[in-house]
Amino acid sequence: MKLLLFLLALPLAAQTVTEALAFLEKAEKELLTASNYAQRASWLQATYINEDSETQAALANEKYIKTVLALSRQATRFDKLTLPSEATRKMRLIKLNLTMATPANDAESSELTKLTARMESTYGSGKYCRDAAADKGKCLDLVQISNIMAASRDPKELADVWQGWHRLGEPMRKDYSRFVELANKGARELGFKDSGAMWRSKYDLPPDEFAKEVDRLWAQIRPLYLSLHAYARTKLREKYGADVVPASGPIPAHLLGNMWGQSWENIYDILAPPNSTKAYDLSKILKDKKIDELEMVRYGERFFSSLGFAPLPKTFWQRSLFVKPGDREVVCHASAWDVDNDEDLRIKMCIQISEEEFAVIHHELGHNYYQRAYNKKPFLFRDSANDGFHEAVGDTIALSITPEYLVQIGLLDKATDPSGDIGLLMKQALAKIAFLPFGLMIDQWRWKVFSGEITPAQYNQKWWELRRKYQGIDAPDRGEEAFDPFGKYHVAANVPYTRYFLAHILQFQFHRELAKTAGCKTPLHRCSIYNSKEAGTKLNNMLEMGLSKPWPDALQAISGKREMDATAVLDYFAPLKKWLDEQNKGKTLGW
Ligand code: X8Z
Ligand code: ZN
Repeated sequence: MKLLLFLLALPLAAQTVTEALAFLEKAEKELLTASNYAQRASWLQATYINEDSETQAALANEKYIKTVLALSRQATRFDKLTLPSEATRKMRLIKLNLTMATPANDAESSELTKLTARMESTYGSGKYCRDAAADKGKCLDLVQISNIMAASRDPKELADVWQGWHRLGEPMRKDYSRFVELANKGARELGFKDSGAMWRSKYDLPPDEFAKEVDRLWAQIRPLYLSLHAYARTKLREKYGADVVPASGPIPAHLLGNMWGQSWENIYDILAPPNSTKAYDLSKILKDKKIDELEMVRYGERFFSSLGFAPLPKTFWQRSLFVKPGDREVVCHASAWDVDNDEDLRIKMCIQISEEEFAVIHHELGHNYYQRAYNKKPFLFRDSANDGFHEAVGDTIALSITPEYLVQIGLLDKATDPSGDIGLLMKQALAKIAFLPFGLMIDQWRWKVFSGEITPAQYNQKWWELRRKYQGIDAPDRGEEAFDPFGKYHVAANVPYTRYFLAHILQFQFHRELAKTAGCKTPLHRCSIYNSKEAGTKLNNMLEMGLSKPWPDALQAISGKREMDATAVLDYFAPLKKWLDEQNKGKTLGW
């Protein structure tokens, strides 16, 4: 009897495995077609914001989501089969493919995709129109407001543009809560507890364990952040006075040189260590040398070329958006694209001539080189090992923008003296360490919004509780009508954010290992991997893996370790931590 069953089962099973493989082949073709279509529409929407492009983008996105959902349902037919490991992984990845699932109900599905397209356009065309009489009715867009946030040292003006921009959120709370409701419905129909649990399921770990992993990494970083925060508060208090900045409470959010207080590098002048100022100002060098937007991108490309990567395709230069056009609304928030999932690489940025944007260009190019490195993989593996990896690659390269590198490429005459390195490290910490609690709190907020723990009526109050808890920053007098989370691109455009928190740790792990490979003998912050083919090969080997293996395998390929680990961050900033702790003697830490 047993033998008979076995014999009967054999050809059947064989047939079914074949069926499963055929299903995957067909699925990947369908996904590729739907994805290419959605990307084209989305590019149009983001670079020509109007009713029509928004509608087309919503329709194309809906079509893509429906394709994934249909395939996810069909894939369950093969759940009980033992398949080759690659096929098993693909079956799982189909179900994990989406950032947003739509409900099966057609009306709700269309409502949801229209709603998200509308939210992104609203953000992209957002303005703050200052008092018409005083300012001749001039409206400021986010690029202009960001420049004021970076350069102004007038707390009244800073508070004014800060508040002005955040008015954008006021009418959006209802739309956002409806979006949450519908996206959760879609996620539940797909078998997840809610949209947040769906996001947390993408890390080759059970969702709750991933949340713990994030907490573990933050605990590693927190002492360093507290030191930086306390020092920044002291300096801002000296600058703006005791009635503006408290001695021991949270720092006012509008004084940090950035709309979200996510990067403090623009207030380096206020925080610069005495006697060890960073001896060059890259923003000024770029402007003095009349380096334009395109040339800034070429510097980025040349860096990757020096590692052994092929130049960017001609179409990259023809189709990218580098400069904010004057004749239409666009989504200026920087992004990198692979429109045909093959060779059609592009970036979309409203480039400003500044050191900060020079780093963002490298960030975006990192996405493009990653995309091209995995484009020979099957469609379902054409992504990064986890989303933090995608965000980390270009930043890793930007860590190699050292004084020595700037000398090599002719932007600096002479490398700065190591006696000023606390200044260099400070500048870097203001970008990277200041970012970490922000990178963490956005999704702490969203995970709770999706789970229902934070209700629409509490959106703003809980947002600020988390801002205080993690970042130690505060905004005065936020009224009931405020919906400040909407003032951040990734909330309005529904882009998960924990990826950036992870990336800010991973990039230091990558840098530490690539520095070793490149044979650097200097401290990490003085090491550039420029021109190191060995480092390039090591990086490329990891990039080429795409999403074909669990992320610990990819991490091992580049770093020899399987764990995310913030000690690389602590190593890099060790001299600064020591210095900060001396400055903070007798001062309160925390808030
Ligand atoms: O959104 C970005 C990139 C595009 S993926 C410019 N970043 C985050 C942000 O701006 O909020 C990079 C760092 C954090
Ligand atoms: Zn990015």
